[in-house]
Amino acid sequence: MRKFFSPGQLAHAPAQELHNGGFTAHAETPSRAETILRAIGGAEIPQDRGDATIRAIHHDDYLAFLRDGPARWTAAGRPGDAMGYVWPVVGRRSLKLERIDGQVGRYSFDTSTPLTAESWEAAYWSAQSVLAATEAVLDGDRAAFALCRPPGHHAGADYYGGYCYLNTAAIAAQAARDAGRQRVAILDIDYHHGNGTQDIFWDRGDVFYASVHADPARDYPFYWGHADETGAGAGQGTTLNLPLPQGSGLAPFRRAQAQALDAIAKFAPDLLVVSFGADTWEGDPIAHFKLTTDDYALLARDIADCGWPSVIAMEGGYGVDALGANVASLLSGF
Ligand code: OKP
Ligand code: ZN
Repeated sequence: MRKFFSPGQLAHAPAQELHNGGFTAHAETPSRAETILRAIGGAEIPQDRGDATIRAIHHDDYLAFLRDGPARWTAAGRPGDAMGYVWPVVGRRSLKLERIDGQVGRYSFDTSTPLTAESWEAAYWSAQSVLAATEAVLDGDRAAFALCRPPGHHAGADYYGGYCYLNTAAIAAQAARDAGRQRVAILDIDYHHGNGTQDIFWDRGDVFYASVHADPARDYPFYWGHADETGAGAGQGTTLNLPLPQGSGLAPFRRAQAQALDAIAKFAPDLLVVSFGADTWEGDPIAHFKLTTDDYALLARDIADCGWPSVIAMEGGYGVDALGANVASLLSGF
């Protein structure tokens, strides 16, 4: 299987995140990518395929903010990395705001995700990795892997959060649509709900989004991923959320994934994007499912048996000691 990763994805390394009332070390570290690369025997460096697909998913003003925000933050005399402290919960996100301090809240939704001077480059190359993997699959490969880091599934069309800045799974799906594939499905099996992906395709009937994740009644991102969220307009019925309780192991996870695959089969996609998070592993430091390293190969075989050409995009997974083995196990199942 071809695998893609760019060294440009490494420099992004926020020092800390604010969580549970205190600052902790940022969990989404460059070492995650390094340990995965070692376990999978390296990866090809993607070519630069430009920003057309990125701009088809994300708003231009948002992309400009990702690029220029850190320098404006520093110019305003703020120490450290940009992080919001006021959010537009009243829904007035389109107000003309002049100060970086207001804009940072308008373009983000949590305190887990500092915007650093290196974030744009890393997110851009993470998107290039998924574009390269998508092209391999569009050209006939059965499956390809993009080591996306930073991850993508929490990023919306005009917001970042959850360690995510550009939505790589959405960019892959859009690239397949633009290449003439009529129907694309995204299967999200990260521990956390992919709120950004859901939002991006909420009212689109051409991209099906199905997610197995921790019940947002108890887990991040809280405000999305509940079972009654099913899409709207042309996208009514093309969103499927399957929340599971904390502590879930292979049996309930596999049943939920089978339910997602059944729904995707009815949709009859031309191509599948798998948002893969290894934070469902039993030892993950920030998550609470109970999958083992071997379980990933089994779950991957269930997906591969469906026969859809598949782009696998890396999302979360923070137990760095087992992360490489968990990713290798998943890829072996394809
Ligand atoms: C990103 B992905 C945990 C606090 C929660 C955000 C979690 C983002 C997960 N210390 N911070 O879906 O793996
Ligand atoms: Zn996650």
